[in-house]
Amino acid sequence: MKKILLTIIVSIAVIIAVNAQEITQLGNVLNREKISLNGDWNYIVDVQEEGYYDYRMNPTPWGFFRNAKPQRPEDLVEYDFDKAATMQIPSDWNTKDDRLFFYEGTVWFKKSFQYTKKPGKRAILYFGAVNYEAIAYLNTQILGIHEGGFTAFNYDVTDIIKDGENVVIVKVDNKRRKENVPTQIFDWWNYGGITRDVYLVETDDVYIQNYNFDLDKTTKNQIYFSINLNTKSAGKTVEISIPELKIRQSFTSNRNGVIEGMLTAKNLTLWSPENPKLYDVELKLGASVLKDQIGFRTIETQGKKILLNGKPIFLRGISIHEEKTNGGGRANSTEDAKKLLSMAKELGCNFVRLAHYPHNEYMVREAEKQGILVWSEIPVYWTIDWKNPGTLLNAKRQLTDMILRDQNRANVIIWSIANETPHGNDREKFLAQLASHARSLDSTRLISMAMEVLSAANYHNKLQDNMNKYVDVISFNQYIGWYRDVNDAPKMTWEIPYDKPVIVSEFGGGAKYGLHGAKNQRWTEEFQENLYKENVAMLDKIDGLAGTTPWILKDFRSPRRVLDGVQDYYNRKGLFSDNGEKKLAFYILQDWYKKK
Ligand code: GCB
Repeated sequence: MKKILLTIIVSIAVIIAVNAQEITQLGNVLNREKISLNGDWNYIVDVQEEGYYDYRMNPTPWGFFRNAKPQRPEDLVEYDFDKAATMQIPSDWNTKDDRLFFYEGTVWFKKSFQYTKKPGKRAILYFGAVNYEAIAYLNTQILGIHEGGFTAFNYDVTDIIKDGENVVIVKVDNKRRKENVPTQIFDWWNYGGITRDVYLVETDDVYIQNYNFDLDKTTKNQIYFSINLNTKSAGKTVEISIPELKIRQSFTSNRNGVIEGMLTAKNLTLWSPENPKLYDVELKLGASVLKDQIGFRTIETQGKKILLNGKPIFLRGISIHEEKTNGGGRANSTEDAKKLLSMAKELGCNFVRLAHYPHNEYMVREAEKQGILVWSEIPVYWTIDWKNPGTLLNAKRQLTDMILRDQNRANVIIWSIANETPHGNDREKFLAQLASHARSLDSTRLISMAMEVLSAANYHNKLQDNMNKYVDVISFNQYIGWYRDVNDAPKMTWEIPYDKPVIVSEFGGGAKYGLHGAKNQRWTEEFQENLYKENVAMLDKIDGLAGTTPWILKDFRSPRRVLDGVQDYYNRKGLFSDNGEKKLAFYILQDWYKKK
């Protein structure tokens, strides 16, 4: 009875405590004062969630979050983090432990660290991303439950962190579920784990939570900004300086802890792919200075054109998954980004579609430095559980977090809200809400989604999607020559009956690197080469074509791709093999892009 009572009390405490310290995602974490908690973490694979549920499937107060140790010789504790193996974090467990290659389930991670509390400072525990569900604890206290494998989340742990040893424990669960975003099926590897950086960020008591700077589209020299403090503190002064533009001005927060205003820049060099100019920007609040590098540009549409800095641009793009080469698993570093982006640059790209979920911040920042424009996307992919309000909330949150992290990146020009979703009222209601949510958070960028055309009547493809009115750019995926209409590309005509720019967000076909044969022989490089030849010729006839992001830069792992000897759990539509070798189709696209 005593134990039952205790269970109830602890469960209630657990429920009350959940999310108590969760705060809105901090902007610009990479440039904040922080301690890295990357490195070795102990981990325990917990197939039946023994560390979370008791044998009646109720959450147990004696779970692994307690990091228990036997106190007396007779004590029974059936786990020991300190004896468990370690894994380098950030990483995915699938490529770090052979036993976990196909594993989808729960793994517990634990990290101990020393800390000295600093008077007047706040401590914020930040996770760049954990796939898919994370339940985080500090010193046995639950911090919250986070869903979604590709967005950041953080907790103010000032009142929980202590002097001396601290213990972070995270229960990570990557089981696929119908109601999740993405849902149960998707064509990429479900890499599990703490896949991005973990930091302990130190801030003043009142600090800059996030901010954004936007260049006025008409004047192109007025910069509107807004800065959010973490509290509703009025009368706080933030000094903004952009030394190269000779800007140094102070502004005061209103009673919502928000500072809004406008700066006038003389002789501003606009950010562009040809000249990806970034300015050092400093935001000073009290003794703390938050630095960033920000580029200024405008992006808009005019009829069927996309205008960057007021001039039409053709987006020579490529789709990319967040995966290292050579079977290396999830990418998450500047080096990884450099490698993938150098392959895209060799193709002649000025644009990348970071599919199908928000990629890590290094990727976006490196692309920005290199002058590569970005399409950023949330994993609202295929058969989402459209009627489920929790699913909508989850998708909205992922959208919010994607935008909050990258709202100051000049290279990000498109927020994509979905990929290849089946038409119907529920889907449209759901996506309309996402589109208006994205617009309410960021009215300066373009909104799009990857639509589909699945068949042609008399070789005539007409795009029809009720979502057309919600997006700025009409994008669609088409697989003529691969999933449909092999050899028919030359006969195909296209009609996109909307006065908006068009991006073909996917096309392509598979080839195994080094497999040669006739051009009608599936899986050969020649087949893929011919498919690209016919597709680019066909695309040239699309009215209003403003860009393409063929599928895909390199072969990537997918559990759906089981054909032995050819796929071997890789989607082979890459223009490069997984090892970075170029297939013949690479040269077709490269040539086409030279002419664009
Ligand atoms: C698609 C999906 C993409 C797949 C690709 C394929 O339409 O958007 O995620 O990987 O097709 O290879 O079938």
